[in-house]
Amino acid sequence: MAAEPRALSVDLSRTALIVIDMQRDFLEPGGFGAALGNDVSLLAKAIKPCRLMLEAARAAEMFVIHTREGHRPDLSDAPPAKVLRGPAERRIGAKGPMGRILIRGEAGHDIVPALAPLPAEPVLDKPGKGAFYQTDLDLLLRNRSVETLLVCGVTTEVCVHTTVREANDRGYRCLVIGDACGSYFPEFHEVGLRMIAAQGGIFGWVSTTEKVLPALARAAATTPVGTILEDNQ
Ligand code: C5J
Repeated sequence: MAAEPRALSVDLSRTALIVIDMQRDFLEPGGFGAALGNDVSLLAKAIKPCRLMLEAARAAEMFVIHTREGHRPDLSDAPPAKVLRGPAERRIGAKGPMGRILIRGEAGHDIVPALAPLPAEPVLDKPGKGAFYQTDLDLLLRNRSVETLLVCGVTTEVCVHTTVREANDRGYRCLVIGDACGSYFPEFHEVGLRMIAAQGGIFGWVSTTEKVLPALARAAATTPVGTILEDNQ
């Protein structure tokens, strides 16, 4: 697959798509992110590319995982250092426009309808920014011999970056799909992607739906899952 800093060979039978935190509170007008004054359209523009990645991954019979950032209603899994930040009315657990902020089961905590998980696709509820922290993600991936992650979601510089760093340290290869990620801060998005691919790919690789989707479509149409796609094919 064409990528920065260089093309990557991918065995789709050992690849998973992970869609990070595409939650209503971060993405929808009327959600918590919007209530904070953020321009949610900067995140919402990642929905269509994520949807295309999901459709392509499902057609290629890849393993698909979704994550949501959030906490138990009693906040027993939320470190005080994470909760006690900013004004009280904007903290985790406070009442937001779509229910309590970052609390599991609240409307705003759920994934946007366009990216709704299928029943067989694991949804990992994570209490941290990284998808490996206090979840069974590593176990799910190792049990399927996954070696490469295609990474989409929000926000580029926070939960996507943290997850990619965690994955890299655990020996996974991460191919981040840039246009299927987003940030409220365009400069953080751009620099976040550049940081991943810098220094020969210090945390991973970066590509786009335009470059990756044709390879997935070819695989779905012509190649039994498990065949290696050569660089730049
Ligand atoms: C995510 C955040 N998902 N920015 N969360 O990036 O707090």
